[in-house]
Amino acid sequence: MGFFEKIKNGLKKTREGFGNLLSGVFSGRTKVDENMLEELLDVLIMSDLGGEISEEVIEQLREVIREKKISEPEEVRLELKEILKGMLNCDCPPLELDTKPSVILVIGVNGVGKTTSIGKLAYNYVSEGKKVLLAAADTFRAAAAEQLSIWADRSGAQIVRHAEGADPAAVVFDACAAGKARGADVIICDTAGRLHNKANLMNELAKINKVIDRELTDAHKEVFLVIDATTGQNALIQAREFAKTAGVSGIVLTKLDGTAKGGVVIAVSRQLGIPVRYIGVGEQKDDLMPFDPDSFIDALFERN
Ligand SMILES: Nc1nc2c(ncn2[C@@H]2O[C@H](COP(=O)(O)OP(=O)(O)O)[C@@H](O)[C@H]2O)c(=O)[nH]1
Ligand SMILES: [Mg+2]
Repeated sequence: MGFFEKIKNGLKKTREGFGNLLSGVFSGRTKVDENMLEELLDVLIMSDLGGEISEEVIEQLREVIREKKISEPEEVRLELKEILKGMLNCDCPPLELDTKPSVILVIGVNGVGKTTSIGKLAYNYVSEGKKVLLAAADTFRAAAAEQLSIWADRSGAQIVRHAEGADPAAVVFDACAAGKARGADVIICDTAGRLHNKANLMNELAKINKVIDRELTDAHKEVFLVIDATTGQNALIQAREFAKTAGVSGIVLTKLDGTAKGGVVIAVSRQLGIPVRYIGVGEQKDDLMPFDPDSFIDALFERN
């Protein structure tokens, strides 16, 4: 399956939801008026863009309609598409893991898909010929390291793990040393999404961050926050909490295949001002895709 087909497929539920609502606005419509904009606003809100962003989109649309003197509903559809693309395009530099090693710290609450996404990332990078080392720094549950080991096997990555209950920062320390010694291209660190309390968790992440900065001072570092798209606007609340801790540099938005409200991508990237780097569209190893705003919106507007 090609890249575009795969996004389309992953967005099936959202496309059906959003697509149907959109068709409802456009079908049989002959003139462009305020009524139509009201209906479009509802569609955006129902697709989980959030009230504020939806208003902003409609405001821009109203402006364009006026400037270009648009009177054909179909043209409005095209303009809406462009505005949504604009909402997703940030001036962020492309993701470049250009040092050897580079390091990716993966954080986020329990169950959002951190470990699975790390497995898929590893698969992606190994497929590109990179040497990948995973650090099992979720030592809170024994099953976590086990799950990561399975992903290491599946993807052809190496893994550094300690016993359950070990100090996560010590795992990361060892992984940094091993990564340097073995000439890894990318080190990816899994973390716990829950400790005894939230302050604990944030302290732990800060400690891990410090270890990486000290041990791999010259390495390119990314901190990926993983967010579950099926939790809709709640995902945003979580994201803000985590984004407050040191340097989240990218978002991985998982489970887009499981929601009809994929519009949350726009809310997330717009409101956090952090680029969405990858989207998860399934549970298999090849179900993590680099996020491309234009293809995403094009896929969303495909009619079949
Ligand atoms: N459908 C779907 N399921 C996913 C995706 N990403 C993760 N999952 C599932 O979400 C569940 C929790 O994932 P896990 O990686 O253990 O979450 P963690 O606690 O953040 O490490 C697992 O059952 C995964 O298979 C995705 O993109 N699509
Ligand atoms: Mg996990």
